[in-house]
Amino acid sequence: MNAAESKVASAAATEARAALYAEMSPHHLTPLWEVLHALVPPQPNTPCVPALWRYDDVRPYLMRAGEVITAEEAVRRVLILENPALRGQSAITQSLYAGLQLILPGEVAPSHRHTQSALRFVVEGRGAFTAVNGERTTMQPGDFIITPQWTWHDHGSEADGPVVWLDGLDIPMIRFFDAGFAENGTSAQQQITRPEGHNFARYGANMLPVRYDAPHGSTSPIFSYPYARSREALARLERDGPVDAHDGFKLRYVNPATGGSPMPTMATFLQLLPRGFSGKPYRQTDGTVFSVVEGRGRATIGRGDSQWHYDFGPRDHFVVPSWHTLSLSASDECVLFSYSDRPVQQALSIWHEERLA
Ligand code: 1HN
Repeated sequence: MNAAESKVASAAATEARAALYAEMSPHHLTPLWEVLHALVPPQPNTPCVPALWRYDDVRPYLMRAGEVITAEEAVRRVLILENPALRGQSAITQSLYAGLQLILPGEVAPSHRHTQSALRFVVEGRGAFTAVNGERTTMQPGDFIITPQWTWHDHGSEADGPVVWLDGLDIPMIRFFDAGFAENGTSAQQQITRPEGHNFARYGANMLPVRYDAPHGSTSPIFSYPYARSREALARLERDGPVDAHDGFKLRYVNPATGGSPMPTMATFLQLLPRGFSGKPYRQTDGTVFSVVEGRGRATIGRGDSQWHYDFGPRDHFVVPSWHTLSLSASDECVLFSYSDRPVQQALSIWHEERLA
């Protein structure tokens, strides 16, 4: 074939293909070869974008929410942190949800349970409590608290001011699997059957009951990881060194019975960046949500030719999507909490990271 002939042939092929696609479409058939490249991209190609929520911007809206609706009416009075590229999906990444929940003195967020797992990370105030499975835990800033899937949980407050926490849930992941169930309690507050601290004595002293029976399956039996303890560990590590060039000093929270993540769907971390730290870049396939606890610093996020610079301070939140490079630097000593879907990716053997120079 000469050039002119092959042009005619390819025009004929294009036409024949278009006719084929049009005729089979009503039968819900689609040619793979037109979409293959997008289905298996050479590297992760998330639709999510990086985003920063400054607490100074968010807090006034949260407090106004406190004026227009009660916790009881709302069931959960939460402002969802939505990824700007996923508006309307109640998602901060493709697999994870994040929100800031407000409870005011004397309020009750009524008891319910669901197959979604939840984490709470206390951002502002103290003296609210959450009840899980018949036991209360009082919230202090920086405490990491979990609600295992399918456990009754309600929140209340005997504080003298507002209490705000970050909710992290696996909502989009459970929605993806179409595996969600939920149920409301018969009373607003569950019955308390154990004194506060009981859970910590049983599971929180690097010991377990001799006949440990995994009350929540693969979820940690500990439901509150107090900030004071985790912070002290980081302070000690900082004194002793060595510092990791990418992470500073970074610890992951564990289920003490397995060494795995506290929840089957979400990993959680606490890290300290020493004053003046200038971290090397890295990227990971688990999109990660950060909550700043202490200090001021900068997150530099990159993907291809695009770069984002977020100067962050206490109570700010930001999201780093999958396979975006992140480098963290600290003008003061900083403490950051973070969570991601890493345990799920690791269970599927698809989790990847690259630590760059
Ligand atoms: C939920 O149960 C809580 O218990 C918070 O505090 C946020 C978002 C979606 C679905 C359930 C809570 C939630 C949620």
